[in-house]
Amino acid sequence: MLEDTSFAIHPGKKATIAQTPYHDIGNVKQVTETKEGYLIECEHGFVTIQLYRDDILRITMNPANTPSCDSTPAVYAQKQQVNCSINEEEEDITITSAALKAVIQKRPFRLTILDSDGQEIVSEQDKGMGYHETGDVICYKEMHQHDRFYGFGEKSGFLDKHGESYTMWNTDVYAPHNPETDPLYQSIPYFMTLRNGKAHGIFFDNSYKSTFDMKSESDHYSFKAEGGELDYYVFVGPTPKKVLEQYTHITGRMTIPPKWAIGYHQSRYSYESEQEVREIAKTFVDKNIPLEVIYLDIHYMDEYRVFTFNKDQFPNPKQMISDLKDIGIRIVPIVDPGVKKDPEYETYQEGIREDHFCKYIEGDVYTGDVWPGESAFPDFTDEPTRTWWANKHKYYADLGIEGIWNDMNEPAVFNETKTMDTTVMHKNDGNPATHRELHNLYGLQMGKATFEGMKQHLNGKRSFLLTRAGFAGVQRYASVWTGDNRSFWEHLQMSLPMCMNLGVSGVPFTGPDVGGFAHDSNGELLTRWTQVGAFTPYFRNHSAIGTLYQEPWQFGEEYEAIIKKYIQLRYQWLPQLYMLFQNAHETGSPVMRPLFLEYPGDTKTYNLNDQFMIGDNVVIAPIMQPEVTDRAVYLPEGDWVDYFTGEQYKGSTYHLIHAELDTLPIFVKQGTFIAHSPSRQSTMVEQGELQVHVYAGQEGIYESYVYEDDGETYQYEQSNYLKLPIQVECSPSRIDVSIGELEGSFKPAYSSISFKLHGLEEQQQVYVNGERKDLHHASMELGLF
Ligand code: MIG
Repeated sequence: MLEDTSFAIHPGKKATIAQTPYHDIGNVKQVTETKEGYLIECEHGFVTIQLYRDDILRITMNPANTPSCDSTPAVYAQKQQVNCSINEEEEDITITSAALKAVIQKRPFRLTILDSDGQEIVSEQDKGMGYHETGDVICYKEMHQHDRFYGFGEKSGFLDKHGESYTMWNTDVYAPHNPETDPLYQSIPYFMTLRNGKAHGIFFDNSYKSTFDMKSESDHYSFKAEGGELDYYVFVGPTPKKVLEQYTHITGRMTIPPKWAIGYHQSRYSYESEQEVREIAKTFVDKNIPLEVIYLDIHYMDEYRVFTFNKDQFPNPKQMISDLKDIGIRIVPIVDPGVKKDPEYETYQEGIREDHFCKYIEGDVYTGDVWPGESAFPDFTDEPTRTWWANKHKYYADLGIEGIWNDMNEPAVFNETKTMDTTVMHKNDGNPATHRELHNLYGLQMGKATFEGMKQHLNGKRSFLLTRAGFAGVQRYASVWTGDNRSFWEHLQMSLPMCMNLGVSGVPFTGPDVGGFAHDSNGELLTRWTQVGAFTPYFRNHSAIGTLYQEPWQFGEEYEAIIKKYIQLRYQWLPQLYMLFQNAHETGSPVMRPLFLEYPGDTKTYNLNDQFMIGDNVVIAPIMQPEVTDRAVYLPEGDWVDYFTGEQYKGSTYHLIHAELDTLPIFVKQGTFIAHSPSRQSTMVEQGELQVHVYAGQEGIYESYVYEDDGETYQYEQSNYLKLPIQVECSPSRIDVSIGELEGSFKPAYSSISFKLHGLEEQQQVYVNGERKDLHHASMELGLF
């Protein structure tokens, strides 16, 4: 407690920072070519170098032995066969592929990587790879003054992380998140560097507690971990999107979510009874506010026992779930990892009998205090336990549930360290290791078990998983919400760079608790936050026990009307957002993007924290302060148009934009298009006509596509989807819309697409597939089949 007072900075407490000396791996002694790559023996360590793909280099260093090159479960891709050559000279060794050149100076070992243009992307000089006596492994790289750093997963603070230092150790933080709150729930030991408009990335595949330091020295940054091998991948870029493609090639991409998962979700800790849930649902329907999901937080369970319902409060969950589905609403229950220690509880009995719980090396089951009281924790690092847990989800699937919410899976434990004892020994698929080593993987592995279990029980239907904790690769299984924020304007502001950096870290499906979790929300805050939420990939209003209720209607009619308008707007934009999710699945590019991702040459975008892009052609510039109705908006290169008013704006400059409470500033780039459909109560109501809105411009070519599939099964993997490429070419005299060849076999309910042209100039003529159309201010139907 004293640590929370001024006592923490008592003058007598000045720390003597005992610098444990850095040991360098030293000079190269010998190089051998192995099946896997090149093994380089140094005076104080061993290094394996692999060309994982021609644009991805993997470096693994072990101070004591030949590197095992074992990967964490974050790694999804196998090493490819790459054409490369090695050339050894007196001073250095050069390894060359089509996309990169790695030059290893021999005395001492120093690595420089050059891209295919011969430009240096990573380099080492006075320090390189080494270790500390404590067992740490560390790598230093040269840092340039203007280097920008992005990614690092879920971090508070601004977009650009130059001058910061971050630790990876999954942690439950309820105390108000502020710019120095670190670590949080997720660990993604990965970042991207932007230097002179070009990007490259590094993924440090090590699950121990790790630290990335871009602050302690002005000309070096470093990454280190408490143990294990120094195993990292370098992605050569050269664009930020290409780096993401390379990183997600290694750690995997999200599957396309069920459409309902990207609609509007309503939550509360907790809706405590069936009656309350039914009332909430009915209110949404009566008020015509679209709604897809109601969450059940911990109160639905029988004394917080997972895989149970409280019979008094929820007498007939199956009936309730099916009645709600009839009105377009799904139920997503929370599932925590802690299993109540109770010899009369089936899940606990099974876990003990079948040996699924985490144990100390001596054989005692580890227990810790969480909601149910003393609880045991499944050992998700081990396949039989993951399978057991996966099978247990039949309970939920049989009730008609299609989505699960994983919380407390850092794992969070109510004790001083906030988590499990680091000496607990996990089985780890036959390779036992301590919790100290595997802590950061617990949430990921729980997610894997849950996602795969639900997938199996849903017989071909897509499931949805929301998780709080995770590691690199979490995008393969889950969407991530950013944990316990508060109903503070500052937390609305902070959520933008946090979600943008998660997107840059390979996790496209993210969002904060809209309205704020802890503290009391209010009408204005909820309104502004819902406007942003309508465009964040994950869109859920959630609030904590003891705070004011914050459903859309709680603060009066004026706010309710605007909130409703923006939830409906979300549904109008669903075809566009869905296409972007499919794009994330295909390329790794996030749905919600920092502007530098699209404009890496524009320094004005490098630390732009209060705006974001949806895809490559829409800028969202929300108001995030009370009683403010004007703000500066930066529009990058090109010409832009205000989505609501049609007013045109020049790019590469700032504009002062006026936005009353009912207005979210949205700008669409001229010469591009977006896809819409009419709003609807839920995605269970059939989608109406698909509208393509083309924004006329004066110059340039834009290519994108419309994407559709059934929105709920995996049949898209068997070509049962529809992809319609569309190109828009603009000049002062004409707009050419070219519809490419339809790909895939999916037949949507509609048979035509309507095209609407915006901002056409008097002298511009419209051509569709080369044919002149009379389209002034009008729309056109395009037959599909
Ligand atoms: O802190 O299940 O972040 O969303 O409502 C308590 C109760 C545990 C933390 C989650 C929050 C959830 C709450 N949980």
